[in-house]
Amino acid sequence: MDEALTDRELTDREWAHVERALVLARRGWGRVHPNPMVGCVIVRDGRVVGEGWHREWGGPHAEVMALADAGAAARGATAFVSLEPCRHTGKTGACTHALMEAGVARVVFGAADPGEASGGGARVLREAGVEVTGPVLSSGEARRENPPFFHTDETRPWTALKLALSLDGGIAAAPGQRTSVSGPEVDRRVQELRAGFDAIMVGARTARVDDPRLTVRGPIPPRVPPRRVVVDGRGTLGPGARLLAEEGGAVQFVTTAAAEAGWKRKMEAAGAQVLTVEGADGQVDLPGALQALRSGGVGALLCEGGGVLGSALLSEGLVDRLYLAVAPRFLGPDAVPAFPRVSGPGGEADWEMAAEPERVGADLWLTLDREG
Ligand code: AOF
Ligand code: ZN
Repeated sequence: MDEALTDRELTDREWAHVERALVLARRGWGRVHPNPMVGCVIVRDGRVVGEGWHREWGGPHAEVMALADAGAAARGATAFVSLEPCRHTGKTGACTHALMEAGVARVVFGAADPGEASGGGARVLREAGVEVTGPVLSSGEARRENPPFFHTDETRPWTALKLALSLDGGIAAAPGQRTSVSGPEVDRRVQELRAGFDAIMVGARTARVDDPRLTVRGPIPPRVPPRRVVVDGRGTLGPGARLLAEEGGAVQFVTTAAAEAGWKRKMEAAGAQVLTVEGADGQVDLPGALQALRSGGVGALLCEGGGVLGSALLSEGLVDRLYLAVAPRFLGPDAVPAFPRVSGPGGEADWEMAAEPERVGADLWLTLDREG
């Protein structure tokens, strides 16, 4: 779907402004979801006169922030916005209206807004005599910037899998052994990452071995603390787990009929919610689990392992994005593999870089999206 192609004829300088708007947009991570991250740059006679981004869910939109920054210089200027300006009066006024009021002459926008009420701003602006160029991003590029916003599959959340692995593909030195594979800079990065998700999920084995808190303790205070989900089909985790003791997002166990009623009662008494889904042999049916999370309001899910749960999700084609921290060391032949037994239709998928590979401390940070 490349309806954007004809609008790609922007000059390099114009593209740079679009890219700057995308960079500004990303500052909304953790604070605006499930609404999209949006950035805006206002340019007059080739000079940037205003910048803004959507900072807080329910707060002013990017255009309004940038217009306030530009003041009178917005008259006759071009606004570069990463998303089509909204035409609806939602929690705030319509951006189309704000742009016209300010006398903006031209609008270049990145992605079309699919919203029923909010979308269609481009037409409104054109009809009012504003020159409009866009969407200049392909649908793939638009999705990459705001995946949960463009995720339309109601059967599951937009799902990311994060793993830290060694050069030989290990996630722990040996079974049952907690191993810090990546460095502290990656830990910080993961804290930032968590802030933008509705739920953080791990398998029971990882919960037992690593005993993680799954809270957000980084620089971005999440608007809503992500709930903490443990996939524990047989009901094995003890009530002494740290995530039960630690203040944070709601704790949920996803289990099956194989778990004992006494265990469920114990976990509920410890403050957790227990979600019983279909399963065979004490193995949670993952599409069913994800469906239950989605119905429960999880739009964006981050799975942080372990290898068995991650591989099962991958095999079933349930992972949209991979975040991989590759550490420059070997863990050796006893290591727990990051990707045991990835097979089936999901295993045949191709992955593409969704961001530049990045050096984070001593490690390499990769962001990959499943193709198609
Ligand atoms: C824009 N600029 O910066 C953003 C837009 O609930 P509201 O009133 O804040 O509206 C949210 C919807 O508005 C959101 O779902 C999306 O369609 C659009 N977001 N639009 O023109 C912005 N954040
Ligand atoms: Zn708006």
